Amino acid sequence: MKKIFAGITAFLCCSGVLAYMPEMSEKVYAVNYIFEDSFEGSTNNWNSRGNVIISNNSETAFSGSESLFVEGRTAAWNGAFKVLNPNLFLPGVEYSFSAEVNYFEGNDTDTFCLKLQYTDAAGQTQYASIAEATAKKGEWTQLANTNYQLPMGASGMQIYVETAETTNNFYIDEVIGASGGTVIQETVKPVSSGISGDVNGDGVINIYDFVLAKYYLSQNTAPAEADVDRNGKFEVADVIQIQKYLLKQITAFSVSQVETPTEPPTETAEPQPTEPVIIDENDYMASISSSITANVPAAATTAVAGRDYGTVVPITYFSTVAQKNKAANVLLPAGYDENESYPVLYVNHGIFGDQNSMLDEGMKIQTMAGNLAATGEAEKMIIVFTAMYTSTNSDTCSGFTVEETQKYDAFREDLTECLMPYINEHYSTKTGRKYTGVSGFSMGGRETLYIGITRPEYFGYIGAACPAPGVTPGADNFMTHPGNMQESEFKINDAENQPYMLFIAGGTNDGVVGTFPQQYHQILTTNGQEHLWLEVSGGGHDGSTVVPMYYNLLKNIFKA
Ligand code: FER
Repeated sequence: MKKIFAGITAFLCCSGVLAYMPEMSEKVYAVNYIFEDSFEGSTNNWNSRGNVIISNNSETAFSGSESLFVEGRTAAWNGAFKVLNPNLFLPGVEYSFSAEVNYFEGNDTDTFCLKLQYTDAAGQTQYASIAEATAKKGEWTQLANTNYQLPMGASGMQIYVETAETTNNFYIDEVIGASGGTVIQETVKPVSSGISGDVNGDGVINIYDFVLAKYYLSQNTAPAEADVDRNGKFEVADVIQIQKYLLKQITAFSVSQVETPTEPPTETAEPQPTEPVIIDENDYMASISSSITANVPAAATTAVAGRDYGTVVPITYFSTVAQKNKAANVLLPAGYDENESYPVLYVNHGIFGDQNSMLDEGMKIQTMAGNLAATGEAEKMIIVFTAMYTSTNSDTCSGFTVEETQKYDAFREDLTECLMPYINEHYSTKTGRKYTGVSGFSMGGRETLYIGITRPEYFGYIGAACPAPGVTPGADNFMTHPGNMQESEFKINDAENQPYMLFIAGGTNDGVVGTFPQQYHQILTTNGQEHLWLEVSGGGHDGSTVVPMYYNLLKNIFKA
């Protein structure tokens, strides 16, 4: 996932919660409003209610230089509305709403209403009052309710402005939706609080922060307060911690260990290439099983000065599945030579990630591949870092839904029909399942298992670190997964195309996918499917489990 905040300058403690100040050069987020519509050069997704015309207007404004003008009203209910984002506004939860209104014709006063239209649990359309006020002609008047509870069971919610009786033209400005209790005054401008977990910056950590954090996951951006584990990235693990905090399962956020700086790399003479190791393909997994280890030697993960770690080439290829160009990164090994040919390992990222995520330093894949190839412990290979999300109508995952996971599942066809042919055409590859591996982390581990199990004729090597749920039916805090296949189908039925390696690693301390990796291991065992299982004691949903998986995979892959 994109890095969104870089540095931490100071830690301080407040009311038992770790807080910190982002570097002032970083973007400062003003976030304690869920939305703020100022109608400056935009109608901010407001729409006509009835047969009226709405437009930006600079004749009058409450703030800035423009407001939203509503004209051509023929009934009191005519006005303007905005749909509430259902990811951010939850039925049964209290919110603060405010809108400024003004008008210049008719009587000296007029009654304005801020209302909610919604569909109730029985499917009936309902209209509820949020706030009402009597406005004086020519004076901006606020319609506000600091504690409006959205009705239980409501869906299709929209807020709208109308008058009680008249059909005067009117102006709307500065419409704000915020957490329940927020007092919205012109002079009070939102600021970030600096409190870890206070995603909306209102000074407290509550349900609004959890909802907003979940929403930010899909937006590739978030305020620094959302990165509760302070590892410099906002990711699923942060949302889980916020949830646990609210459920009182934890009383403070655990901050990820800051990596101790490694010794500056020392120059060493490159080892001489050794004879290639060949492993009996009929007994591959049994032969290597005793060497599978969670203890990764520092020599594998530490960069050596002067050593060539290969070249990352960003590419785009046309996906006939997504009907557009998609991106990937191709890591060519040190000394890549067109006159030689190389096996190919595909690497899939976690949810909301992209082709850059697994090149992240914490994953150590490039470093380990370079070190292990230099010492002769691993084959030289091309590693392709994929961007899995494959959809004709969107470019980024919008959340935890069955529909969105299907767009990741669609990567199976994109990979085998579009990306692999592109790679084989443009690079000097060895092709066929003996020379092709698929691997990944979390969501990428799930897709790896799905792809590897259902397309064994393409991939002889399959490696999944912390695989996410969903290949088989299951449910967690995020969603219910119908399953790509039933548990009884989770095996490779093709006797001719049994994998050389089918390898799963799971951490005992993975707060995101929990025991799902282990469950996959158990289902494979029940189904009599040969595989390798590595449980990383204390391993989390990050490099601590990913590094051991890739260390073992890289060392053992492509040796049949
Ligand atoms: C889920 C739990 C975790 C899920 C996906 C994940 C789509 C992925 C996590 C990650 O990639 O880090 O239920 O469903």
